[in-house]
Amino acid sequence: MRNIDSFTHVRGESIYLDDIPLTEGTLFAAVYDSPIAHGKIINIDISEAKKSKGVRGVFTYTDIPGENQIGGIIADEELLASSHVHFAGMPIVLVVAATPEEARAAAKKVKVDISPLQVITDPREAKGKNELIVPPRTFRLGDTSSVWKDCEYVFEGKADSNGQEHLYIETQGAYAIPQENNSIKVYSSTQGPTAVQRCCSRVLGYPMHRIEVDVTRLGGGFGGKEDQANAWGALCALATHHLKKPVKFSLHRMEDMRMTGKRHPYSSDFKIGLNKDLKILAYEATFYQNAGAAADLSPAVLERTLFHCTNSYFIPNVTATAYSCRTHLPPNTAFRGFGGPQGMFVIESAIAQAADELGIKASVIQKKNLIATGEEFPYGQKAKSEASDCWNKAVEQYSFEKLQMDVDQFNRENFLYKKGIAFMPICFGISFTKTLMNQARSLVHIYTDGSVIVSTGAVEMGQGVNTKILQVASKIFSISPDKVKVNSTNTSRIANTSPSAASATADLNGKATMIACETILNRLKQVASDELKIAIDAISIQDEHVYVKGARSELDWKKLVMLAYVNRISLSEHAHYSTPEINFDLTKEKGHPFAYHVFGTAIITVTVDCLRGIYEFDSVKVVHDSGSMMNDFVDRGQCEGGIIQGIGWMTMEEIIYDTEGKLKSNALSTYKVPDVYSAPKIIDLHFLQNDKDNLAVMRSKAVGEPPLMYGIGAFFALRNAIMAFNSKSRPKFSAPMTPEKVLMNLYEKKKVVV
Ligand code: LUZ
Ligand code: MOS
Repeated sequence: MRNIDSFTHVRGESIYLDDIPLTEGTLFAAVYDSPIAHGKIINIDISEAKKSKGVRGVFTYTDIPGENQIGGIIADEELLASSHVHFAGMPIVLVVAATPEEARAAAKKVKVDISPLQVITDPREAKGKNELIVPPRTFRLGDTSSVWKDCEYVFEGKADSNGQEHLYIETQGAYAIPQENNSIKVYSSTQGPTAVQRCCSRVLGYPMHRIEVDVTRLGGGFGGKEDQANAWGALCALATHHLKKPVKFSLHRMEDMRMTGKRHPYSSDFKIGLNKDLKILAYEATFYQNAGAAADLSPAVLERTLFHCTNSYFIPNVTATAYSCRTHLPPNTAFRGFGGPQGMFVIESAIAQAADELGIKASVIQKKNLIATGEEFPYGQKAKSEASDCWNKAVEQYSFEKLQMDVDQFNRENFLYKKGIAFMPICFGISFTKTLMNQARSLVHIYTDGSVIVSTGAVEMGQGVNTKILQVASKIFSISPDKVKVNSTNTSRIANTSPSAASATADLNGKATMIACETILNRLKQVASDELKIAIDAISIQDEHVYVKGARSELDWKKLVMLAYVNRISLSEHAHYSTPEINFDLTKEKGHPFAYHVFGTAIITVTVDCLRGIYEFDSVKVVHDSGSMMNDFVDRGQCEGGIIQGIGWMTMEEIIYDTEGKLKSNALSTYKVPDVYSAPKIIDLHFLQNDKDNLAVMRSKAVGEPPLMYGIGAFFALRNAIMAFNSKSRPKFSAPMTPEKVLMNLYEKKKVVV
């Protein structure tokens, strides 16, 4: 089944925040944000801004009736700066005017005196000054310190990965509308409607029931709207509270890039020890996470780095420590993979370095250490399948030996072009690592004409979750998909939602929908049983008909629904699902945090132009563990998008802050994301389907985040191509590997003879 949204998308009929028809009297917001990264506020002068054309209100922290606080995990982030600014782009003054242009013009007239303080942008420097967001965490398995002596080979090194701009096509935004009885309805472009509701309620000092948040769909989130949609919702609600008017704020791209946090850059140290047979006996890693100026989701991201620090390998002795370091950058936040990719990049770097020094291919080490059923991850959970299933299938499916031979031959025959090839196995844990967040609810109504409407906490952000939820309802009721509609996500219909995140949205909300539908279905079967005077066990509902012992009866879906209504039987259900089996003990750093793992292996091939340093990805060939897939189109889309986004992070997307903490790559002219020309020429996807029981919705495993991590292989494929040109070059583990870096590495210690 195609993504149900493709029809309205193609016709331009999908309604994003900026497409919501404006209510009479709507005003528009803009902010004055800090021009410097760290300083003490001496004076805020809003007098000129107030007099500016069209202005209806200018607000500072003193106008906040509730708490001037938006920090979720830790209360360390003000909505509007009061005494200090902590990053360039931090909102200080909110301006509201009759048009967006007038609001922005007035914001420019705000004058704020700030006395500059020292700026830190480097996480290691922050750690040196003990500027930590939370105490460090350490995951341990076995005992690394006692096994180094048993290792034949020990290597140490450093690996750095940079941030990544979310670049959702739809920028951040919100639209608040006053309602009766001092309530406010907020339309928000958020992955977390409840988070926006909670934030508005806190800032305004309203009980939560006076804030209703509604989300139709997002033009992309990628984690950037898991937490960071809150501020815009709260700012609009604050203005609506004061002015009793609808207030909208839809950010310009450059405002969005400047004021919001991104993927966390990490700087990391590693030490890896192997025995003669190339089994990894010990691994130590220290991660310095660049959290930015406030906690935001950084502590949770940090944790997932530790969860995925050994990727898809079994290593019997592991010590991994992670520091969340406070710098003066915009608070970094969730981004597809949520710290997992950063952890995986480091172990892959360690393996690559071992391979370089031993003069072998990294894939030899990778393959020998893939985790098998029953083997333990450093956090105590045991693997329930073999990472080698996908690896071996990839080798066979894509004739790896031949691929490698072709690359070697190409490299022998060409001087100024070289190819590189790399394997990238992945293993990603599915569930929010915070156990309590793994719950969801679904509200299902059948109307008297037999049509069905489903509301859940799932936010459609292009990932196709509504299509999957619709499939669940249509499957359980055995009715045509046209009979089912999925409603917008609304905090009055579904309360206390977890954000649509952690690749778990279809599982959690889909399972709640299954429960709701099954409950109603059982009631309907009872109605049929009473009507037909047949035991309920003999009744089934298929293809919009009641069947009795497998034979189609006269009673069809519509008649059955009407009969239930006439008999005053409820055609509605609100169901709750919480993931079973999961737990985590923070005092021991052990438990069973994930419902299951998603595995996969990618083989990536690149061709480098060794004169210019530019490159093209020839192919990405993947075997992906999908469980028993419920929607091939949707899952393919997620895989292709994730792979390209991962390649972008590893190769071309380069976030640059200067030493004063100012974003230099602040527009699409200076921040390059993959386009159709830089996408791999071939993406081959093979889904390893199986019927093994798992906790995924209809056994169709989560697919949101895992494919991004295939992109990490792009870095190592490039590295291999560089070393094929220049055997003395040892490119640093410093992502992204931009064409500039490729060029420098190609000619590192090389005499050029052409
Ligand atoms: N968000 C979150 C996430 O709050 N917890 C998680 O574990 C997570 N994992 C991936 C992406 N977002
Ligand atoms: Mo996310 S990084 O699943 O919001």
